[in-house]
Amino acid sequence: MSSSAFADRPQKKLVLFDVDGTLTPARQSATPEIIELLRALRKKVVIGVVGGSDFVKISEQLFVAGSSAVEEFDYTFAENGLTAYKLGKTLPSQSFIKFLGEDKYKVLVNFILHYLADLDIPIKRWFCRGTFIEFRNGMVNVSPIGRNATTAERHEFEAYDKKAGVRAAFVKVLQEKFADYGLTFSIGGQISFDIFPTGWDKTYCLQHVEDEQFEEIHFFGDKTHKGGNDYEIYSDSRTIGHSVSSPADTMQLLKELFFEV
Ligand code: M1P
Repeated sequence: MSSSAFADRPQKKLVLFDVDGTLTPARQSATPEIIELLRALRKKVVIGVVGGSDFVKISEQLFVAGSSAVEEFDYTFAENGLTAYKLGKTLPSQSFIKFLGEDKYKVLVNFILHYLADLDIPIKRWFCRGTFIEFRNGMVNVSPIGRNATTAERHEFEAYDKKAGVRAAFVKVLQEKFADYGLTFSIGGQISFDIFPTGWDKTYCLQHVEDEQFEEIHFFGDKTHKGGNDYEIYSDSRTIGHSVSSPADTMQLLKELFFEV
């Protein structure tokens, strides 16, 4: 490997993890058990996390026993790698607004706000939580019920959305209406979807690890189906993709692949 930073790892491999549904339950914290397993794994290989969420949220979820995400992982990639850390140091970044420009952004946001106002969802209190559009460095996150929803409301909406397809229909309209904007609309979590420039999906983070020339790059994620926000990196030729159903499933698979069980 070219970097002496990882010379202590016996295997020249990188193992990357999605956060929600892979290392933690959606928007919740990682357990001490999975952190312990990751610490053991880190003695063998290089490890990283790549989430769609912003850095603050990922840090909250992976803050265990006084130790932060940037300390526990060799690479921390928030917003698909638009905010990136390698061994605690920041890597170069780009911005959504620079890509799109204020004028196009205004048209997009106005359309979204009108669409949200006209949405007919049965439980109206779902609409009272606020933060329907969250502007981030490398993407915009849109939630039909608002990002301030409680955990119970998250579960209620997710179950409803599986049947009603609120987000899928919303995304379809946006794809048609803004076909010339060069944007991707991706459903990654329970209550929202992300909008980012095409190509700025989770494969974006792979450019930050190219210099290390890893022999293998593994990726673990739960939204690996087409349309899910793990799909592109899971199916990328540069990675070995692992589809998991929960943090417990991730732990089991890690033990099988990297530890003698
Ligand atoms: O990491 C997956 C997704 O997690 C959140 O989604 P939701 O709030 O809908 O569960 C968001 O941070 C989203 O951006 C992210 O892709």
